[in-house]
Amino acid sequence: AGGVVCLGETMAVLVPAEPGPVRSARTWTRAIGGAESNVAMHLARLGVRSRWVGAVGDDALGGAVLDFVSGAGVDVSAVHVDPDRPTGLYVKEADPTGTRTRYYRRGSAASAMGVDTLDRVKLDDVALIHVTGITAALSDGCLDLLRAVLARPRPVPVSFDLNWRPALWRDRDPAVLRDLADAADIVLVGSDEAHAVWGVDGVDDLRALLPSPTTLVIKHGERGATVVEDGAAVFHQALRVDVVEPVGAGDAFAAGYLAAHLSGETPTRRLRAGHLQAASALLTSEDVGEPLPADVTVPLLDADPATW
Ligand code: KDG
Repeated sequence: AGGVVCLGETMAVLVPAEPGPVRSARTWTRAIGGAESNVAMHLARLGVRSRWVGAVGDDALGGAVLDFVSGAGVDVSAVHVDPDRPTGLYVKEADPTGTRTRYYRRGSAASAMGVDTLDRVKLDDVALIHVTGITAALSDGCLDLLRAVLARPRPVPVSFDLNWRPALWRDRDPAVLRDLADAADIVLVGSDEAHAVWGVDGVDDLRALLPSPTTLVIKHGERGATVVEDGAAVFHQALRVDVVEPVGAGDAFAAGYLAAHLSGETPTRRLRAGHLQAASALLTSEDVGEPLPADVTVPLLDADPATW
């Protein structure tokens, strides 16, 4: 079966090694984060061939990004190493009210991507291209790139995760996100995101706003998720887990869902696969954590949801 190309920015992440405010932190953990490469890493873990396309600086943090993503089994051969711009960075601050992130990515190597980045995307043996709304906010060139990926006719279907990041949209108009989403084949969106960006609530109103995609996957946080396809809506509840840190769970969900989609699974089993993969990410403070043991995942995939 064909593989998946995941296209977007990946950054170095700094997290204080000890609990407490960033301002006084002196010891840091350096991790790697990027929604699209997270999806690629989860896909690789699920046995799906994946390639991440993006750009990093010709610097040590860019090297760390390449090592980490390729170490997870993802093909990074098409990543551009930009001699003139730095690798993007963000800082995570854990806080009782949630995780706060601060980006240092303006002018990054990835923000200089544009339509020419598509020249790096070789499509033989590719079954799906996965992109997110984050890329639309990075620069005019990145927005053009996303529009080019989603232009029709196109050789390969495209999945689009809205990935609403308000901090990236302070001086840009998020109205572009609707047309981008509506141009995709598969759209993944949180109901909280749909409310924040479009002011819509409920599966029917979201479908009315995005009539074109074959499939809408609407995530209702810890409750579960719904697939809307062929005029029908199928809900499946999420796995109950003691959440350590939520960042990255959406990417894990997307990968689980998309892997099952590529295997031709039913909506119910696609949602289950998404929830299972999300659970593995919810149990770690890193974006991509340890996999759930294989002997756990298969019985859960077949279990009665009441026992989740
Ligand atoms: O989905 C997790 C991402 O938010 C994180 O890895 C960083 O890609 C990122 C972003 O732009 O927020």
